[in-house]
Amino acid sequence: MYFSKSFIPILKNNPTEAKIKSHKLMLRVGMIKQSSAGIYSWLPLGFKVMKKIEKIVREEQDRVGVQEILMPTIQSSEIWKESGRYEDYGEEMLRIKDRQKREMLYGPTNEELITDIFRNSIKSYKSLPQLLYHIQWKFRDELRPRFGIMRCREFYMKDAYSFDINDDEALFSYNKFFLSYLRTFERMNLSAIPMAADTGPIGGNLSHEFVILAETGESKIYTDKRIFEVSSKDTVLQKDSLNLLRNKFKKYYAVTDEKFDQKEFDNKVPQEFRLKTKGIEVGHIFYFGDKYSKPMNASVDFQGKKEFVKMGSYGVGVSRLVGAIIEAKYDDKNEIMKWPISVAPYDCAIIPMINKKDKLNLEKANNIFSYLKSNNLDAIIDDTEENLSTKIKNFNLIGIPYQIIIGNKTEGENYEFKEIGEESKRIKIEKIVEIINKKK
Ligand code: 5CA
Repeated sequence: MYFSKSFIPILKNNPTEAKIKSHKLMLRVGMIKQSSAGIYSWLPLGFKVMKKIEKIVREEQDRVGVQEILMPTIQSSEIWKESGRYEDYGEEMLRIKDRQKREMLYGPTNEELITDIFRNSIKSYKSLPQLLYHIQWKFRDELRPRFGIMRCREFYMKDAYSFDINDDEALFSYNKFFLSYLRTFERMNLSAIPMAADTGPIGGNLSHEFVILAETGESKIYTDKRIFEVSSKDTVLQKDSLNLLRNKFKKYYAVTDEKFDQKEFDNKVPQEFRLKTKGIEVGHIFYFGDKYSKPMNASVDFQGKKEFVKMGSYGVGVSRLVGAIIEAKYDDKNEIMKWPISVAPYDCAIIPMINKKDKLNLEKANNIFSYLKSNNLDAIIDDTEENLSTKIKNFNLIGIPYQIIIGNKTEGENYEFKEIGEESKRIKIEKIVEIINKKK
């Protein structure tokens, strides 16, 4: 891809309407464009990052045995009346009437719809557990949409649902998601802590928010710093192993605002490990038993008896993660972003110095591009005639983690290669490919 032909509308200055760094950067480098309050279009750079995040989320759901489906965005009000949430959800729900005057809504979440799908198809406990997910747009008419795509009205979410025969099996399902979330965020180079949380309008009494630390986050968090050391490395998909993982986390105090108790915090956490800060909720998992299955009559036959299935739901804010990663990785002061390679819009930026008379550097850039491509690396060439330092400044903002700079000094077979935030070095193209691929 040539930068001159790409749709990356970079602004010269920071947009004044943005208050936090992710919103600022996303508007500045043209990742998103607001279409109305809390509703955004995703431009190529932003969309590429979101798609890579989605891919990781999908792979990690598949890996723990969750099956992918796709439910619609528009739902009928009938099922919400059955669960009793149609009234409860209040003004956050966008309500629509179709031409037959039927009450419809734009789904803010899908507990009812999935329960309806389940009850019509699964009749025996022998088909359990059922773990299902989809990745779909949601709409919540937030009172105060803010911070760009971090708290918006239309957003992209992975939501999963589990169906089990009893509490013990349901906890096993819950723990599978717990593990898959740790793995998901780790692959994005994020340190997300699972925190005991409130359940809000989803319901139930067991819930964890996965929170990444950021000063601009909306959730207040209270934790024991030692929780950062807990690793899921040797955990396997078995009950014992997953229980062990949960117990390792349980040892350390980690709660959000609603669950905070000063006395408990002081008692349980030695002073030197106490951490009070803010964070961004990137995932939220819930166990709520028969909250939906009972009123909606979703049951299976178990030894001649009718049992209401035990359910949980599990969300990841796929679009929010784009902003959350920026909050975690962007150096606002020096205007330097570095995307983790797993979600970077491109693997490498090729930045040749070009002037009207001399196109030799562009030719070199083209050759490098082809070589990277043949090694499965996705690059972008800045083929504009801007001066080199302006180009580099732009790419420092865009945050593609590696740069190959072709200036006047480029000699022979060695190229100036730079990982953002590190010293540049002169090395051969084969070595560059090796370095990038090792990180991928
Ligand atoms: N049904 C459950 C689990 S699937 C549910 O809806 N959970 S949730 O309300 O916690 O949302 C899941 C995730 O979506 C949150 O952790 C958050 O990362 C993201 N999210 C929620 N509201 C918004 C919003 N207004 N803007 C952007 N992302 C959001």
